[in-house]
Amino acid sequence: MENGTHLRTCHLCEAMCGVAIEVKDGHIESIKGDRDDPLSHGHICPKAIALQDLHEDPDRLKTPLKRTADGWQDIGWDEAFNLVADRLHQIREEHGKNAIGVYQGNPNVHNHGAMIAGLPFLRAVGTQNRFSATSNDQLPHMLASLEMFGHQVLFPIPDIDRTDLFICIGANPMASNGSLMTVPDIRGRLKALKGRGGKFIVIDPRRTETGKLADEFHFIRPGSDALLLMAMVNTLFVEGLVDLGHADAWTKDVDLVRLAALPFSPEAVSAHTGLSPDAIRAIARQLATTPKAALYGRIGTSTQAHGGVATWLIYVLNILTGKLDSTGGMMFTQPAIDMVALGAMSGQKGHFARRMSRVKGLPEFGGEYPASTMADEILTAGDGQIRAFVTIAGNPLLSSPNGGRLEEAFGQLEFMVSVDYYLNETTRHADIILPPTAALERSHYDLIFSMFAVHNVAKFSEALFKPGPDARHDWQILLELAHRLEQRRKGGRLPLRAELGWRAFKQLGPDPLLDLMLRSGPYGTDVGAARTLVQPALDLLVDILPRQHPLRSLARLSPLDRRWRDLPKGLSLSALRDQPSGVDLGPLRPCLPDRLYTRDGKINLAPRRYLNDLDRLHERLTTPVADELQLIGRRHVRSNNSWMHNSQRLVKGKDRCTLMIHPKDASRCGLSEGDAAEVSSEAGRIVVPIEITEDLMPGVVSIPHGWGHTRQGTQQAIAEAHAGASINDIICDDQIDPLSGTSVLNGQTVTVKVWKAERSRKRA
Ligand SMILES: Nc1nc2c(c(=O)[nH]1)N[C@H]1C(S)=C(S)[C@@H](COP(=O)(O)OP(=O)(O)OC[C@H]3O[C@@H](n4cnc5c(=O)[nH]c(N)nc54)[C@H](O)[C@@H]3O)O[C@H]1N2
Ligand SMILES: Nc1nc2c(c(=O)[nH]1)N[C@H]1C(S)=C(S)[C@@H](COP(=O)(O)OP(=O)(O)OC[C@H]3O[C@@H](n4cnc5c(=O)[nH]c(N)nc54)[C@H](O)[C@@H]3O)O[C@H]1N2
Ligand code: SF4
Ligand SMILES: [Mo]
Repeated sequence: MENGTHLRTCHLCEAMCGVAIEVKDGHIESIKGDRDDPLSHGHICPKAIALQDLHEDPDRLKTPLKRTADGWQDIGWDEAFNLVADRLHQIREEHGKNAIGVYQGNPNVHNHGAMIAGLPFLRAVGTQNRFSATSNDQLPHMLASLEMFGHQVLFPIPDIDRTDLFICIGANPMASNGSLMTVPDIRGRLKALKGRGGKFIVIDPRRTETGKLADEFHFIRPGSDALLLMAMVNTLFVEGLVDLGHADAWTKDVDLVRLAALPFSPEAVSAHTGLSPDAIRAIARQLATTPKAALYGRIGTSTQAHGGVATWLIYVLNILTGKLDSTGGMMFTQPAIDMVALGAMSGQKGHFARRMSRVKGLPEFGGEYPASTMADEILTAGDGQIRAFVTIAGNPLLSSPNGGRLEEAFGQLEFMVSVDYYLNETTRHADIILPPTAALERSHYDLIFSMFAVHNVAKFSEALFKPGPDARHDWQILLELAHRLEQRRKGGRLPLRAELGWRAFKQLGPDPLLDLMLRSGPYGTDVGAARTLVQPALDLLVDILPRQHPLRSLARLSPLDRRWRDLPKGLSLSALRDQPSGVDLGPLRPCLPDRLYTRDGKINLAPRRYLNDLDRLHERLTTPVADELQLIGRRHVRSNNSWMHNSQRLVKGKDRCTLMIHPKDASRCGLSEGDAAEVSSEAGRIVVPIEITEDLMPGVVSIPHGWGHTRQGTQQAIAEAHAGASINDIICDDQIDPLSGTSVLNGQTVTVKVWKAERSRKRA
């Protein structure tokens, strides 16, 4: 590739940092922060250098692999595509569409090509047995947004640069760099908050890296957040602190929330949460009386037994105290490509519980069933049993509950295909692996995380390296498979118009469509020119795109829309190409009630589903606090879910996959420094070194997820040398939040004892 400095967005986590990559003679010389990036201002984290390690990783797959009796064999793309299409089609013919399961992993949302091509692929497969990382992650946020604001991805984001009080519950942005809050350089922003006299409170079962920076830190018992939040709501009403501000005019059912909160006084919840009644009242009062304040929660409040209700209550509290849609509070973004508006126009605001999963009767969300029930659907015989499986950029064997059972399930599939560039714990079960291009070989636009950024920005990055002639992007793989599956469904030939549509789509790729989305979006420019190029292709695409594909709505969007009248104009792909560091679109702006998508145009403060789930919360209150150890997860800034442990520079240093345990619990379990612990549950048992620390609340232990590179037949040399153990081998898959279908990844009980090497060797 050309020598020089290439400006780009780092796609590894949600923070969207601008990076400047220095290239000489086709080799990366350095990766630094881009000071001119309007969002990150030069910040990067230690993972940025891994962009190089990933690119140069000798273990990264580059050609399709086929499983044979003699091991993996390289095959050509055409052969691979035909094999996959033939097998999937055959299984579909024999057993029906639902015999194919699909799991889409997290990296898809960092990849605009995969996002755009994902829907036609899913439609071509046609299965209802879809799963993704969503139900191990942000599902409760999506459900709350859907039920309250009428759109599943209309998330309120902390206006962190202007707030005077930031309350962070169940998130550790110092390690994660923020989530549903795209916020590069959280440390700098928190420092600035303190600098302007603001305050910052953290509530977590572990005194985290974020907790250590806070002005005020409170331990909370895992899974009890909904109780704490209810008691805060209760306090607001009892003390006359409810004031919705301008949201009053379009919020309904405030009185229902007041009634619902009655039984949950601070005194009633204190023992169960671990916070004193005074502390609970003080937090509620501060939130109410600080004009610019934001209450924010994430993984710790969503992936737990009451994740649905807790996430709802976080939004409720922001609304009751007038913080929603107000400067320095929780605000909505206005991204350059407005997936919210596009989705709404194509009737894709989201849906929930339209149908239930076959085996356990769990609700779908947005067409996906809970990941926790994947193994059930593969292992349980009967009509609709999954017999073939597709994973796309996912490693559910490590990332979803009960890895052992998933292993058994994947092992008995008739056929499996993985779109992935690593031979890892999940993909080693595949019959065919289809490896896409590396990230630096493709262009980048953050379709998803631009929607969650604390400041409106837009940025497009060109591919840095040219892919080899025999490489395929994710979007090419997905479209090719979709096309061939459609051909087989129609007996080999498609009508000419559809055939032309597929060809057009495959030839165009995602970037001209980005251009059209930018031009017709809120900051767009004259759409005409882009349309003359793309419109004929788009017309053809209408035949092949799913009825609800957002691209179908493009023709109806216009930058001149009433809601967007006051926004600056002029964006297009070429305008973004001219500003490779990105374009600043300004701070978050109040936008209610225009941005609400509920039928009556009101915020639904007390959706019935949540009220119905309160009996369960009340039950928790009347059950004595358990004495068993509760397990929670954690993240580290040098790791990223399960797939970045093959970078020596990231994994070096002391072991990070440890059991953190409080000294009192350690001695209760007979553990001392230097021991390894055997941690077990009904799902299984793992062995991990221990780290005794007062940072944990007594009664709580913590293990990070994404480790456990111990399974035979993977090909990630560095990760295997730093294997760790998988927490999800001891997370039970029958524990879900029944309201939302989200996995309970935090707060399950476990047994901990000293691991005796000798004893286990004998057993083995
Ligand atoms: N116990 C516990 N479990 C958890 C969590 C937790 O907090 N605790 N967190 C959950 C959360 S929030 C998430 S998002 C999930 C993540 O879970 P997943 O999305 O299932 O898994 P990842 O570890 O992100 O694995 C990503 C896979 O994609 C591949 N990959 C990376 N980049 C690309 C690409 O560009 N194209 C393709 N085709 N493949 C690519 C990698 O090789 C890897 O196989 O884990 C969840 N699991
Ligand atoms: N370095 C790094 N960055 C990442 C990732 C990564 O793996 N590594 N993953 C990315 C992804 S996919 C996501 S979704 C985001 C997640 O972003 P965050 O939500 O910030 O992720 P965590 O660091 O897991 O923070 C969750 C916090 O919840 C706490 N917690 C656990 N149980 C409870 C509970 O019951 N109540 C309360 N109040 N707190 C609890 C944990 O102790 C932890 O501090 O991070 C993203 N960024
Ligand atoms: S915080 Fe790190 S991993 Fe995340 S975008 Fe920035 S540099 Fe990349
Ligand atoms: Mo996630």
